[in-house]
This record gives sequence, C-alpha cells and structure tokens, in this order.
Amino acid sequence: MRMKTFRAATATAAFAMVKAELGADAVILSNKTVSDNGSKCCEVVAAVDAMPAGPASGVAASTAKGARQTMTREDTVEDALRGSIGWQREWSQIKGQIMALMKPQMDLASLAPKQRLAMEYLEREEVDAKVLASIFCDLRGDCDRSIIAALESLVDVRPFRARDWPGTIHAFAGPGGAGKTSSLIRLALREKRSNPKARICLATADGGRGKGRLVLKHYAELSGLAFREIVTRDDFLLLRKETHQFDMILIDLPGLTGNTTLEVFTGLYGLSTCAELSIHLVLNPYYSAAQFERFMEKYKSEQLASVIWTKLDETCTFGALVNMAFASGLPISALSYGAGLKNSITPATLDMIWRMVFMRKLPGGDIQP
Ligand SMILES: Nc1nc2c(ncn2[C@@H]2O[C@H](COP(=O)(O)OP(=O)(O)OP(=O)(O)O)[C@@H](O)[C@H]2O)c(=O)[nH]1
Ligand SMILES: [Mg+2]
Repeated sequence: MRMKTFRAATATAAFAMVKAELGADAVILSNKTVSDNGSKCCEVVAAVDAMPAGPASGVAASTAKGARQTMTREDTVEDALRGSIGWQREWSQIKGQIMALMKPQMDLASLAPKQRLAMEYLEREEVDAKVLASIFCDLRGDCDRSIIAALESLVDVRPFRARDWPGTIHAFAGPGGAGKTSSLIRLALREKRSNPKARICLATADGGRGKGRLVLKHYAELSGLAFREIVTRDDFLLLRKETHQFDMILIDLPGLTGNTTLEVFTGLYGLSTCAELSIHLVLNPYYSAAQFERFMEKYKSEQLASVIWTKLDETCTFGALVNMAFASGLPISALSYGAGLKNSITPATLDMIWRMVFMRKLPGGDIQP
C-alpha cells in the first residue's frame, strides 16, 4: 500500500492532488484542517493499493503524448465528431425537430396585435425559441390574455431578504468572476442596514482565492459582522453548531473548476446534508446558450434555491432571465446592476424584471442602449 499526505489551501485542491497523483481509487484515511505557517489549510492522508493506470502513470502518459503528437488536424475533427455521437447529439436533433414542427404552427399573425408586438419584443431580447413556443401556446385562442400573465406563469421571484427566506444558511455558487463575493457582501450590508440588530456571519469556503477571502474578512470587520473560514467539512460542522447564534450565515463558494460539480463540492464539505442551507446561483445574462446548459448540469442540486443575476449594467439583452427561469424553475432572488458597493444590488421583483425585458430599464433607473 502506498500512503501519502497532501496539503492545500482548500479541500477541493487537496482532493484534486490526491486524484492526480494516486488516481480515483485512492482511499482517504483522514481529512482535517491544520495550521501551516499561521494560516489554515486542508490536510488529506490518502492511500492506494498499487499505482493507478492511466494518464497519471509514466508509460501511459508518454504513450498518450506520443499519440497526440502524431494526430493530424483531420484526426482531431474525426475524434470530435465521434465523441459527439451520443445523447448530446441525439438531444439536439430532437430539440431541432420539435422546433421545426412548432415553427409553422407558431403563426404570430393569429395573436392579437398587442400580444404579437410583445412576442416580437421577447424575440429581440433573445428569449429562447422553446420559451416563445410555450408562451405562444398560452396566448393562442385568448386575445385578452396579457403577455405578463403568460410570463408570470414561467418566471417567479423570491426577494433576497431575511423575511422571505426564513432558513439561516445561504451559500453563493456560480462560475468564476460571476460576482459571488461582491453580491454576498452587498446583500449582507443591505440586510444589516435594514435591520441593524441582525446577527450576520460571513463565511468563506474560497480559501484558494486569497482576494475574495480577504475582501470578505475586511467587510466583516468593518461592518461588525462575524467571519468564519471553511477549509474542510470540520469547519462547516463547527459553523453549523453555531447556527443558533446567527440570524443569517452567508457562505462564499469558489468558482468550480474542471469536472467538479456543485454536488461533488457540497458532498466534500458536508454541505449536502444541511437541511437549512439554500444555495443561490450567481450568473451574468450574457453567457452563451451552450454555457447556460453546461451550468445547469454543473450546478444542479436539490439545495439550489434561486438565481442572482449580476452585471445587468453590462448586458444588452435580458432574455436569459426568462430562459433560465423556464429551464430551471428557480425563482430570481436578487438583481445586481453595478460594480460599486452602494445602490447596485436589490432584492428582485417581477416589475423590475419586466421593465428590463420590455424597456431595458435597470432597477437603478438607467436605460440600457
Ligand atoms: N459592472 C458590474 N460589475 C460587477 C457586478 N457584480 C460584480 N461585479 C464585478 O465583477 C468582478 C468579479 O466580482 P466577484 O464578486 O469577485 O466575483 P466572484 O464570482 O466572487 O469571483 P471569483 O471568486 O473569482 O470566482 C468584480 O470586479 C466586481 O466588482 C455588477 O453587477 N456589475
Ligand atoms: Mg469570489
């Protein structure tokens, strides 16, 4: 048996080292938070029976490298095409066929003039064809049915403030740079302003990214909020024991890299068994449709409770808010429309969303060109 100790700033980084060096069959013997030169880090002791096969082993790695070097550009394309013959290709074919069937039926001229105009607005805002088809079916045959009523059967809000979210623990997840840390801080400060007695704790599980951690610590100290670091599941267990001391605990999660999904991450840190945890997915509206699909896969979780939309001030079309609500069924909880600390994030309301979609008017009042 080969045994090795790994140390890294976060549990995810330590587990990635274990996997890279010992392979996926490695057995974890211990996983704890330790102190290294005065700062906290994660120490994992892992073992394997024999050296794993695959790219991590020397011979296999050099063979694979050699094979890659002799691959022609045509081989690369062939490989890619072969790889896509699977459910992804089948699914996109099925989707294409459904839309081709729907299109001739979707005769906008059969709608009332006001409904037709509203549908054209939604198309301009890049609302997805699937969503347009669903709205069309809802409106068809009822010329008095308003488009807002049809949209409100698809899009829901649950404003991010304590009275609308009785659970104590909230985590902010999402792609790197989406605005997780800044949304968390601004929502915490907003909550503190509206209820100065609120006992709020800011926690970071983003130890690997020094800046986010320091910014969070800084604002916690400045605003008289508690601050905690989560390096391993033990730290989260400790925080859970302290839950009764706080009205709100906001946890900053790292952008998940590689194949790490939200479910893998929450399992690793013991968050997945926490019933009082709600996870909010922080997204920008200008990602591509393919990226949104990927995020849906990566961040799917029973604990996912809302979407927070950020960088609305850098967005030119707002259809993504409707598309995501349709695809995920999640309510929208907050809208962020500026990089500054003040007056740049707000708990979401449906009125704000419709003003953005139909008038390109941001919650702060600015009109997007
Ligand atoms: N214009 C604009 N900038 C924003 C908004 N929200 C956040 N930002 C900026 O986006 C950048 C990234 O924000 P962060 O909060 O650090 O993003 P993050 O998701 O925590 O990033 P990582 O931790 O690196 O994954 C910062 O420069 C923020 O000021 C917004 O609504 N509008
Ligand atoms: Mg961050």
